[in-house]
Amino acid sequence: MKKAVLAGISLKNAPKQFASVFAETKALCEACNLEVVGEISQQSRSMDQRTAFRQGKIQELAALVKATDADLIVFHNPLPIQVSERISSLCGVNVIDRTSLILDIFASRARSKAATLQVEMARLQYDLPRILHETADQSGHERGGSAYNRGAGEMRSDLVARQYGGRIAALKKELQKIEKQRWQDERRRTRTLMRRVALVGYTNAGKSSLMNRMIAMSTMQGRTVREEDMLFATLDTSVRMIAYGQRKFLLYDTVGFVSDLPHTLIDAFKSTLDAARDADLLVHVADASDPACTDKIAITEETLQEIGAGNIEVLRVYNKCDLLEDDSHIDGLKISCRTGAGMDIFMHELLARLYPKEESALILLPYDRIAMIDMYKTAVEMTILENREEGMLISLKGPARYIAAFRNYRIKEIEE
Ligand SMILES: Nc1nc2c(ncn2[C@@H]2O[C@H](COP(=O)(O)OP(=O)(O)OP(=O)(O)O)[C@@H](O)[C@H]2O)c(=O)[nH]1
Ligand SMILES: [Mg+2]
Repeated sequence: MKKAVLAGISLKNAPKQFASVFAETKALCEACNLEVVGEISQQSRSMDQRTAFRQGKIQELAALVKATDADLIVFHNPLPIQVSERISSLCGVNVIDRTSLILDIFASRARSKAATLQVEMARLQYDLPRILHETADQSGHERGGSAYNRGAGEMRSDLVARQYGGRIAALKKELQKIEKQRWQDERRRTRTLMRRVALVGYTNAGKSSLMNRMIAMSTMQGRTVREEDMLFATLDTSVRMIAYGQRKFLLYDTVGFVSDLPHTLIDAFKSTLDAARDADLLVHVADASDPACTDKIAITEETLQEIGAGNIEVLRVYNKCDLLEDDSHIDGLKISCRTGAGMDIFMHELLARLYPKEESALILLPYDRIAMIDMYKTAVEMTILENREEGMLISLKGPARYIAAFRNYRIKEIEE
């Protein structure tokens, strides 16, 4: 296991907040198989332009690296390339930042082809400016003022940029192909007008555990998903059909959020997050036992805005309530995926949100419109009452917007 010294600067956060995000970076190190052998942080209004830490502190960092025999420094804050290089040469070990750490975790977790390609793309996008900087630097050393060499250096930078650009373009193309296939599968599903629910929330909150609970409650069999006590256990969207009572809906498990989720990753995981963006209802899973629960809720809400899912209705649930001695301070739905407590109430609330404003109608559907039955059967409850000469007499119950599709065939409205 590699040994790392964790370094960070508290710039604007309150001390308590910083302690919590700094601890999270430590958890990310562990998720990345790094042993944190030393920690060093500083409160400062701004970052030193040359070495991030100020004079005395940077020497303290170098001494700590030496004393702990660390293999690398993980910097909590994002660093400009020149700064991380300077720290690296002052301390004699490699320096990586939090973004790079998250990229490494994603790379080690990616299983499906799409996730692997998306992670590779995010990595290339992150690395490109760094590689270009290095190439420019090298050619600067070789340059020696000769116009010929300068040209060669620029050409090398161009070449690197083109190679990376080429690979990124190839990845994009391949991903688009996968995306298209996924979209076709999706279309086959949505032809049935099935409602969609996406589980969202901070990483490790219990989204996959909740999915498994709901699969267990469903009258339809479905494979369980992986749940584990580690950050970013889920990288691919899984989807399962859930049947509960008379209702069926599609349930999506999504990748967890984290504070300062690198933008390249948000971009790369757009398709994973599409499930959230296209949902009729989001279930926001929060970990009630986490002291930083409120902050993490805020980060999840911000991220949802950022990915364009800010307008979708959200049902928030507080999970892991079994770990709390007293949960009376929580104002909201309380559940435990471990014990199953609160699950019935949660499911009831979910269905109430998913099928608001039910309407009933009695229709006489002409025989040449019979295809509509197939189209709407999962979204609308239908009872065929009679076969008449002009068509079928059917009683409908379901969401107003679907009932509206039958308006031409209504014969009498039933008051609810
Ligand atoms: N005590 C307790 N532990 C829980 C509960 N729900 C989930 N866990 C545990 O919390 C850890 C994370 O659960 P996951 O379901 O994998 O969390 P996730 O939100 O899917 O996490 P990522 O996929 O990494 O974003 C696992 O070790 C679960 O066993 C709960 O109600 N109580
Ligand atoms: Mg998960």
